Amino acid sequence: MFTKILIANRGEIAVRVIESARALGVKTVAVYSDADAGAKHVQLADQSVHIGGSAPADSYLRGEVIIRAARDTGAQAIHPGYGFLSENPDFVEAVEAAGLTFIGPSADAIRAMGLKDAAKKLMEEAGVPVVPGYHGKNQDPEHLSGAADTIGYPVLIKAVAGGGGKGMRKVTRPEDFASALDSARGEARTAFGNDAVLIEKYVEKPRHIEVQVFGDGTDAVHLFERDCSLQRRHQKVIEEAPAPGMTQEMREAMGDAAVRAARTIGYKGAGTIEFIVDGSDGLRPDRFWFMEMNTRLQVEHPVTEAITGIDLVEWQLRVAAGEPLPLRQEEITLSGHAFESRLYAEDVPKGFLPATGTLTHLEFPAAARIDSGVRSGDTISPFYDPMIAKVITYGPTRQIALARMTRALEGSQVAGSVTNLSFLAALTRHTGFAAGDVDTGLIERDLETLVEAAAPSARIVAQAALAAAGLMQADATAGFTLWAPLARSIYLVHDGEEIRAVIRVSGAESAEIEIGDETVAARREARGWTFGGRRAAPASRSGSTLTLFDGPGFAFTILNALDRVQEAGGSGNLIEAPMPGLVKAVFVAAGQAVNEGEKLAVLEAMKMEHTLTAARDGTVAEVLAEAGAQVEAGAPLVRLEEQEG
Ligand code: MV4
Repeated sequence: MFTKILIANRGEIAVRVIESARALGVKTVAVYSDADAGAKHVQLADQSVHIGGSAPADSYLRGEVIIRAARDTGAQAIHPGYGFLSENPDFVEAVEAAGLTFIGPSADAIRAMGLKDAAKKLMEEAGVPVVPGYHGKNQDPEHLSGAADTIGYPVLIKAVAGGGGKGMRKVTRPEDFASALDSARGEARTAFGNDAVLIEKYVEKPRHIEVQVFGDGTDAVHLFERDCSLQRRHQKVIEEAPAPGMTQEMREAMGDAAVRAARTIGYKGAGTIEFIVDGSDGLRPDRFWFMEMNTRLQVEHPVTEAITGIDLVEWQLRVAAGEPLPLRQEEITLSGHAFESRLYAEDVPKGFLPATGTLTHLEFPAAARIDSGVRSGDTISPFYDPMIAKVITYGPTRQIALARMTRALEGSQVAGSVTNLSFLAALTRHTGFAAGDVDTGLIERDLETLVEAAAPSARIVAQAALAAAGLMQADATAGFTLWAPLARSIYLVHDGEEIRAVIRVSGAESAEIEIGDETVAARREARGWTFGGRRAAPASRSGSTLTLFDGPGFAFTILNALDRVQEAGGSGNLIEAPMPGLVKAVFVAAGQAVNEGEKLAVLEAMKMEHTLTAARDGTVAEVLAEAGAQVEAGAPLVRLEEQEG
């Protein structure tokens, strides 16, 4: 075994590799960019080397710099993780030329699977089922269109260099073929600098089922399948193992095919054979076809680890160090069911827009496996994939593992960024998904209901208001923290909407909170605060942002009452007391003309003086309070005349 390895990656996968290496007594060297100077993977490694700027091209993609770091620190091998340099055959060759071991397949194996047409041909020769179609060299449009006729419509045009759906076109009618070919080619040329395509029979209601393989360069085994059909725009969302509805017969057929594929290229290390499966009529052993091979450890490998009890990173290190495969095929067993959800900083209602932010609070339930590269206080930066964590649950049955996933997601607390938590939780409750009725179109079909953002309940708004008023510690353990006035208004913003809550203190340890036409009773009891009889939700406060965790997190911005009045005054005619207090002075009288910004009154509240100003030019219609008056929040002080026009 190696004594020291370098991990040429960041985030959760770097952390993951460090953990297994440590368990094997192998020392680790982390590399990091400017943005990652204080990152979790750097903290966990035994040593670390700065390799450049924050952009991947300036750091994690600099093969030469990374190889030099490995040599300088005395590492004997490099683990590439996934992404970045993990499937770059030139990097593999450079690592080996430097006298180091690449923890992964040979450059030749990566190249053999790099282009779709060559890979398909190789697999066909090895007896692995491939999608019926044309994957030859002749790129003449007439020839390709003839091939499409032979295959039978609908067909799919795919770029041979493609990935992630780029350069892919479904064609339903022969008369549309020529223009679809043109546009697929144009896209492929721009994206990959290679406009060659292949033509395939279009598989209806496709499922994405992949088989985990492991090789030692001569022999290979499989570790069963994963179902990754729950995708959105070619991004995997929730993965599971095994595949729902899988039969023993089909599992054996797919496992055999995957092992044949790996053996054909003398595969070494962890790899995945992706199959497309026609799920329109259940799973049948003659309805799966090779699509591509991923020559790396994949993001979703933990679900395979959960059902086999095998540490795949440990296997990677052992095989790379020259050991044979740790287990024979018949010694590898499958038990139970596992799910993985990818928790992202992204704005789901805004079309899954990647988000950034500092995670002021990050906490997960202990019952789930959490693979994460960030901690509380870390920042999701714009430079890298905005994944916060992978949440992995396991159970003896699919139903139990899924119920555990729902609970794990509902118990996950993230403050400081929007996340896809509520979308993920909604997916775990989707009846089709719960029934195991998965295909790649599921999310898109039910997108509208899945992305619907839940509104905070009155109970949650009431808690936010009481916390915002400072009448309750955010941790819900203390009582009223100051002598509370009888009633006051609190203004919160949730999801761009302003919410007004009126708090009426009704006793030393009780209050009623009015939100619109709903009233919620708050009480301090021995076990802490309750709202509407239910225990207060966990909360996290950072500056003016208050996040309450009630299923998904609800973030509220607490408005400074004065800011609000000055902003809100623009439209309204009424100038109200933003908080309870003493009117110290009124500077205007009825009939008086005022200019925008002119002082109208001074209110003393919470030992501070607050000046209320006119938000627009106008004429004073009425003065409703006089100096010396004690007023409640929301009390009208000055009214301006209706604006004309
Ligand atoms: C297909 C297909 C239907 N028929 N091939 C999408 C990404 C690329 N790797 C292959 N893809 C597909 N190939 C045939 N012959 C449908 C898809 C496809 C898909 C596949 C797996 C997971 C999600 C998908 C979403 C849309 C289309």
